[in-house]
Amino acid sequence: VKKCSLTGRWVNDLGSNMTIMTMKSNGDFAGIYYTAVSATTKKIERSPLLGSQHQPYLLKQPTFGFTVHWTFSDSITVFTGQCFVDEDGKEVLKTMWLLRSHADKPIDDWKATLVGYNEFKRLESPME
Ligand code: B9F
Repeated sequence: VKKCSLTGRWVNDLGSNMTIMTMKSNGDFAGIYYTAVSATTKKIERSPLLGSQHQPYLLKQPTFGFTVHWTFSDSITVFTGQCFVDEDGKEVLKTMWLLRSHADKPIDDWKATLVGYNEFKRLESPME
């Protein structure tokens, strides 16, 4: 059976890209996130991500989580989700995320967290 590992390049429904380069045998991983959207005037930059997935060599459809540390703003996004293998053998990451913005004072805390859903598909190179 085909097993899903997060290693490689992915694109989501917003057009954002991420590349997961390093996967340890314990499931720890690291990569780079390039968001297609930002809702600010600041220039978007590639940002590092750090995460963890369950048993990359054993599970067909592992759960995972990762944090993106935005280098162009003082905010953080955490994603959690699961990798599924669909009928055609294509991998899809179904995730939810929380985006935490910087609040200047405690009274502004209530509006500092956004929530959403993203699906990622593997970016396949035409050669393969
Ligand atoms: O635009 C975000 C940001 C945070 C504070 C000022 C700007 C950083 C990039 C977030 C990208 C999100 C989406 N991209 C993606 O692939 S992470 C979840 C989505 N999935 C805008 C103004 C205040 C908060 C957000 Fe900000």
